Amino acid sequence: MKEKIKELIELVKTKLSEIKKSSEGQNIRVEFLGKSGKITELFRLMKEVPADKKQEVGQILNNAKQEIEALISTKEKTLEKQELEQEIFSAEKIDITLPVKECTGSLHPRTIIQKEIEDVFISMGFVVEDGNEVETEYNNFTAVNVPENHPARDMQDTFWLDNGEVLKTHTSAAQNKILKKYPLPIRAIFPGRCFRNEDLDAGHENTFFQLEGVIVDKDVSVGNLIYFMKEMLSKIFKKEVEVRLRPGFFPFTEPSFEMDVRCPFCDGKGCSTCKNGGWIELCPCGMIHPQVLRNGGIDPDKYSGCAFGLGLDRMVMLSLGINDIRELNSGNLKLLKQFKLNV
Ligand code: FA5
Repeated sequence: MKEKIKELIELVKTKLSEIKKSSEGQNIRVEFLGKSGKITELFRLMKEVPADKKQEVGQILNNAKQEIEALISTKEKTLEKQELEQEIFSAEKIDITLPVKECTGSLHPRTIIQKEIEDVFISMGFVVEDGNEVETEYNNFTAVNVPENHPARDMQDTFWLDNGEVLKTHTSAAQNKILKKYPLPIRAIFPGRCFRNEDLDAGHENTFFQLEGVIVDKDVSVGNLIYFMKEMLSKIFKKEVEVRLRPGFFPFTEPSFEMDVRCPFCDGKGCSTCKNGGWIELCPCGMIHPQVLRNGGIDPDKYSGCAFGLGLDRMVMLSLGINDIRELNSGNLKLLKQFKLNV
């Protein structure tokens, strides 16, 4: 019996060494341990074994059964592991010689416009700066000459934090740091996210983007402001544009203006974008107030500067023909995916 079992175990080993798939292990299990399997047949011979040997032979057969089962399941597990690895690696195989697949995501329209504007200003010698989103009251208001009792500091407009700081209400909050950071002359733009506790409507969000610019040098004039803005707008709208200034008021600029652009869609003839007025209100701007220069460590008797605060969302809406700013933050992919900048 012992010899016979030894032979059968060797036979199992040989058969297992020949199989290539884990599923083939079951055939060997059936052949040896199944109802009419070779080991099961030996159990049937137990009735012929003398009573005093039954326990010993039974033990031998049980051990053989366990050993064969262990051999089969070990082989099955090894083959299963190989099969899984093969599946993973063949599915994940990367062919680096294949052409790049088209990207399925895209930048947000606001990011695209921002980058385009940044590129134009960089080409004109401007540096691009990053402002904080949380600012001190000093930087957001005091440094840019906003008086203590100005309504903009009010709870209705400003998100105040418990520590007395604010969520930046405008990109002008970065002016002071930039005036102090760079040696003169300065040409810098600083786009950023702003927050105001506003009633929301088609033109107002509580979270929106501005792109601010400052130029400080000897003898900077309104002419410089008009030149740089016209250059930027002409590049963005891909045509020569005309701008005009109307009087405005900001505590940080003197004089202050509102800059309009002649409607680039109808060339001023009147259309739905310009509401038939021929002009589009674009961005507040002005000559930097002497006190703001002083706060930035610059002598206003030697240097002058101009600044503008472009509403970035407004530029995007103009380019896209979107008439509700809330669409930009809506995550409405149907709308955002259509974006093709061909202004
Ligand atoms: C300012 O914020 C000034 N700091 C801009 C400035 C900079 C003037 C430098 C002079 C010199 P104003 O509050 O008008 O200005 O905002 C500027 C632009 O930001 C607006 O023309 C508008 O396009 C955009 N804007 C303002 N508030 C909102 C809002 N709640 N939602 C969306 N866009 C807004």
